[in-house]
Amino acid sequence: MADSNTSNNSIIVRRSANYQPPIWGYDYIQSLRNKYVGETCTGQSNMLKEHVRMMLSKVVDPLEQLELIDILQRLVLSHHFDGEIKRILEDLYNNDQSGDTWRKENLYSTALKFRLLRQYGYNISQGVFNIFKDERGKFKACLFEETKGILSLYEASFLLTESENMLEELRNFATKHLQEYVKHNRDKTLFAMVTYALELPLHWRIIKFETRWFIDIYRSREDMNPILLKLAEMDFNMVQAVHQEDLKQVSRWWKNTKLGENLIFARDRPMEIFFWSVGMIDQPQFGCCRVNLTKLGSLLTIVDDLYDIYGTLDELKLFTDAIERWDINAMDQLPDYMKICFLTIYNFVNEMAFDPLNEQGFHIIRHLKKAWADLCRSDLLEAKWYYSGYIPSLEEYLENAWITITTPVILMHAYFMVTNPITKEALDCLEEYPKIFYWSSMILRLTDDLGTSANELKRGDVPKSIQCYMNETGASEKDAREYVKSLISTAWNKLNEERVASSPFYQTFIEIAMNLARMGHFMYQYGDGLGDADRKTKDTVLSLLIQPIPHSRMSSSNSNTTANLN
Ligand code: 0FV
Ligand code: MN
Ligand code: MN
Ligand code: MN
Ligand code: MN
Repeated sequence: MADSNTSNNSIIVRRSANYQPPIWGYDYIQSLRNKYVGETCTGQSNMLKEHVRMMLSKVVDPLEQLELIDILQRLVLSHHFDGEIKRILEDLYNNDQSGDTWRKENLYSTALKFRLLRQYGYNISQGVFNIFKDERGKFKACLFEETKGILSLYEASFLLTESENMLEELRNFATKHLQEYVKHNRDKTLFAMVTYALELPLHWRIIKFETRWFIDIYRSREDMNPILLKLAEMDFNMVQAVHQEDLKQVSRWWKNTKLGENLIFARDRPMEIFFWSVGMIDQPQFGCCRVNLTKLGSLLTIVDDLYDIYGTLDELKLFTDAIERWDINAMDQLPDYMKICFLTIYNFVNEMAFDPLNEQGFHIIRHLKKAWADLCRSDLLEAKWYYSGYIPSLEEYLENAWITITTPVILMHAYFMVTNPITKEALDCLEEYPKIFYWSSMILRLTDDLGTSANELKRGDVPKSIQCYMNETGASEKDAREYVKSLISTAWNKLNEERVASSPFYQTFIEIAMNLARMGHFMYQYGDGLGDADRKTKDTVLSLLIQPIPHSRMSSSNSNTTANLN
């Protein structure tokens, strides 16, 4: 459906994306109440944490140590025990350097150790898997017996970097084996784990979104530890309470801007964008960052719809010029509906720049406005392509499209949201977008294209990566999609390399860049999870942000628990 209005006595026909109205209303969000706050909760959870700390200090068997760390990660509890976990891994790493413990292990433990050590930044060679090959370089037949080991190998292999052929080979081997396994469904829990892993590997997932799934699996496991389960449930609910307060705050901001009501062409998605910000950074202490990321994401979706859907080419040129000049006087030249977009962006960015200048003496507007100007210029180029019917080669498209997916703007702002103190080295590095920006962005772009381009083309937009590739090579859509998936895989190898490369960035920030890429897999796996706000997004929003986990009664294993506690 197109919307038309008059300007300078001529009719302007505008496109529309026909985005659905928001599912989550303002009043509903403000009405959320949560009982998982206050001293009783905190006290109980602190007590449980002490028990886990004790568990971590008592466990001595290396495999048990690794399994405990793995479970803590999947229950999203590991950040409470960072110190303890690092000490354990450090010891394991050092022992391995002196002896040859790797040789004595089975595939399961070797792969688990490899994955956890790499996750924590240790430099472990892919060569540790050599012992599983025979003299002719083939994987030993006995490996096929052990699905748990193969699954562990599969997950580990996604931490590969660019040049690690053997890991790539192991990944193919493991994938094939697991695909076979699910055809002969045997053990219920293992079947669920394998199916889930084949859908997306752990390393490409946002663990926070998977907590409830894992808690459900964990609850029914024979080796379930009631203390871990109880703590995971409590922690989940307490963090949810914090997220709800952040959400209410940003929803008030969104309502006050009236942008949702006034800009009828744009997506009105405060809940989904907040959810996105939780995906980028979930720890409770980063509430302010989540609120700011949601504001930023809302502005970015408006700008995207402005360029892709609603603005005329002449208006878009004026808007781009205003952003490039970063001049409040440039607002005069804009149509009214753009004035409010410009002013909201201008105020948001300037406000973000206040604390760094005031508290640390760093003038960061230069960096932020450059990212916005790059985005608008690239969006304008796409709009020009659209109006002229030009189809770029895939390479030419991607050279521009890694900017229009907005990751560089998001990461540029996110750096300042989570970094204190800011360093001169990091600022220098941000002058040219660092490679970690590029690869994270590329994954988001390509996953977005896989999920959104069908609808985009229907309503009128530039050809995206799939269509550019088809046009360039004559490939079928199916083959083009496979090709794009292979580019995503390669981009992950590069991102893995950047994750551990020496850089002036703190871990928290690097993790945001990784999560943004993971978010692409989550949001666009089954279509447009943001614009259409489909079933999967809705269900995950409900389970993550709205519904607490009902108490697991500890009573079924009560005597057992009490024994463990003492
Ligand atoms: C993706 O939408 C999207 F929402 C963008 C680029 C705005 C950024 C918002 C967040 C990261 C929360 P769409 O598929 O329309 O994007 P493209 O770039 O394909 O037009
Ligand atoms: Mn766009
Ligand atoms: Mn768009
Ligand atoms: Mn476009
Ligand atoms: Mn898209």
